[in-house]
Amino acid sequence: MIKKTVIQKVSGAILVAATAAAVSTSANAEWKGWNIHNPGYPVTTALESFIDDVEAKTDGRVAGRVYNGAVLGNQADSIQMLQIGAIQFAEFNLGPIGAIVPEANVVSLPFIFKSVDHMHRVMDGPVGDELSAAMEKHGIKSLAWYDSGARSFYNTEKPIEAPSDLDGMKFRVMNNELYVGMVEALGGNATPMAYAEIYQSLKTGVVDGAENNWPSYESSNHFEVAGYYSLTEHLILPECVCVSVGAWNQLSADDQVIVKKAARESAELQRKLWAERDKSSREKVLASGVVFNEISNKAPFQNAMKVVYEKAFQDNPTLKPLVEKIQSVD
Ligand code: GTR
Repeated sequence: MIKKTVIQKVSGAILVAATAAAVSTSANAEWKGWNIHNPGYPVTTALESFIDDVEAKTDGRVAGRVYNGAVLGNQADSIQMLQIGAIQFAEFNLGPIGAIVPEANVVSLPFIFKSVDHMHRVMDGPVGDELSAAMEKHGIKSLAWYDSGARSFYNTEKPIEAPSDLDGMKFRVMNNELYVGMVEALGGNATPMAYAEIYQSLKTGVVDGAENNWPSYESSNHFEVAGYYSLTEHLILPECVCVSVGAWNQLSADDQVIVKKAARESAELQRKLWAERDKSSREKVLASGVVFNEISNKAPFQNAMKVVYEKAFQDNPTLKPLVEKIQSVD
């Protein structure tokens, strides 16, 4: 990019050339990026490094800015904004994408992954590619998978040890019908709600609990108002760095390679930062006095999910073969 200060100093002839160059840079892309998290969160740091890297390696042909803290809208809005090209990139949890890309719902089936490492092996292999292809048909190009650990229930009242402990309690879930079914199958009530509304809803008793990983439980300050965290680890959800198919198609083949590589490298950084933050967030909330319990027997939670799987297969037959593929990955 040609800086104004430089233009002011150059002579007339050079100014003409400089102006021509400046005009040609007006074809450069200015990408707007959506992010739900705050500065310093592993996703945020990695996503900012992604766009900085893209700008540097494309010599400014693609530049951009990450808008943190969901200031551009909630997660459901942002998926639509990406689809229509109102924003050009975003970092999403794959959970809410299932409402738009049916195949993506496979990762939202509770207990589908054996561990976070298993999720990475699956997502970095053919199943991940299949999900990317499905997303692309809906205008969302996934470039790399980020980590978001395992989600567990937390609430304002008591430790959860068995599904019967959810009886009569209301839990916030992300925007996806599958999660409503999941909580109901455990005997609780579910309310889909935007992330930004949870803190106040917990505080005022609109909901009794929610579910999330350690870093989000900590960074959102939900631990201050919902002090019981029970390690159900019922969902292990991948997240993605995505670009709109429209913006992607405007890139030259060389720039596509650069952008994809930058996304992959940012994912390596994010996974490293995630592992550190997972530990430090857990330490921080436990030191603050959060009551934490492990689940001695997860089988009743897992068995209760049979109806969730059955309904999902009925609603969407493409899920069954995907489940089988995931289960065949060691
Ligand atoms: C976080 C995730 C966000 C968002 C949030 C939520 O763990 O990183 O993308 O999905 O959970 O519960 O809404």
